[in-house]
Amino acid sequence: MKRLTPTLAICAVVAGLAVIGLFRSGDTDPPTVAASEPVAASTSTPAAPTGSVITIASFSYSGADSGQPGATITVDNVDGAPHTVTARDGSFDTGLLQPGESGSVTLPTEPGTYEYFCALHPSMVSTITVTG
Ligand SMILES: [Cu+2]
Repeated sequence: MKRLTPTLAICAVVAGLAVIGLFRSGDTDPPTVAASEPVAASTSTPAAPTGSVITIASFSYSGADSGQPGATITVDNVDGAPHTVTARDGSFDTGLLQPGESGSVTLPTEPGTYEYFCALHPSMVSTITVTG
């Protein structure tokens, strides 16, 4: 006759309790900051212009010819052939956009006028200006 002895007696498990994380509702420092340091301009959210679109049709570019630094420009290829928007200096590139396909590029942060072209049709050339 087997006799299973319940060895799992509930022992003093409470010995392992560690009291951590007491909520202290004491005095908190008021958010008073000495206003001696100028606030960095980078705290403002960069405003990406909306509606910036380059359209490719009939083997030519139209639409957005300028944008703010770092702005996203949508590229719609509504032509019947694949195209790209590829910066001459390599700073942005949609990659291959098939007919009817859309992509986007992110403008450089350095103001200036950037020439771009189509990697498949090098005669397709245009520019976009990053405003200061
Ligand atoms: Cu092309």
